[in-house]
Amino acid sequence: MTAPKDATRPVPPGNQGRRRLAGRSTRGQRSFSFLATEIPPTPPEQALFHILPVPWERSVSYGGGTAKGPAAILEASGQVELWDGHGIPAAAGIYTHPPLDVRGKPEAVIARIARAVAAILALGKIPVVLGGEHTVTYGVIRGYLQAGYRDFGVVQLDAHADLRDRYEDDPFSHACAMRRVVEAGIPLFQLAVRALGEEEVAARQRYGVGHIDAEDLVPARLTSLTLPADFPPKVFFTLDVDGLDPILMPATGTPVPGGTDWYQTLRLFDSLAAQRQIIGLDLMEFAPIPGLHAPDFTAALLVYRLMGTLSRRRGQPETATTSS
Ligand SMILES: [Mn+2]
Repeated sequence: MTAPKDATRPVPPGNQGRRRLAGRSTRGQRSFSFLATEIPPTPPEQALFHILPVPWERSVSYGGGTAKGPAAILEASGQVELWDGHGIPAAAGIYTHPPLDVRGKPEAVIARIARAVAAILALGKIPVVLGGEHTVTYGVIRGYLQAGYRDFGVVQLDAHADLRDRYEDDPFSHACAMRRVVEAGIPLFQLAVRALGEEEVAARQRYGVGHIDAEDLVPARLTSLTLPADFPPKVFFTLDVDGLDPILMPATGTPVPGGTDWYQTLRLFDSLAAQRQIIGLDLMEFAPIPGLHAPDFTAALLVYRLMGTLSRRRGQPETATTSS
């Protein structure tokens, strides 16, 4: 005998109210907020960190799935402990924007990303952008320019240089993302690169791109770096998850062995934040693997730990290099 459809099912004990904030439903589509299960919703003007999900995927060259990256990270963030070992980064306030509309021509999507980022900066907040493919970062950087930022550079952790002029005839391929950034006159410094072509070596010289490649970074287990003295005082940090070693982070379209491990990644970021003012960050190219949830949690925790470094840096006197 089957129970009538409208029968009230008993709620298992201990399950009442749990996860109530997770997966707020909009028109049948689940949408998540960062740490939604752990922190109450924070109004945008009270949150230091503004998470912007940009599920844009169009020029994937190998494996796909980055369109599902932001939602998987937000969902996994529900499992992250508020205490990160040093403090509670979430106390600075985290506001999660609805996923950005990524339909339309690349130029239109890039302009939309730029507007969204410029709006966050106009509020005096720190953008934390979740991709999506690495082309998103070009839109993010355009947003800083639109908001009036000039004296800033980009530090990139990535297996790839992304400095091609065109890839498969596409100037907005993720393989060209950093080329578009340096062409806009933004200084660039690269970490953990281990896959690049001759054209990109030439582009590094032409645009004065500094770098510590994986060969020099990973076997020596470097945990600190020194940016060139003339590198700008403000830095945007772009993290392509394939910069990490694929043993730690297999969930990405173009994995390359020989990347950074967990603690090296965190400490390199600490070192960066100690010498420059970090004005925002992004995490790109995360492509969740169905049935394998460890990388989702790794990406979510990584975002939270980077926010932790920034929230602790705020309020501390800036070093000489970041005073202008
Ligand atoms: Mn890459």
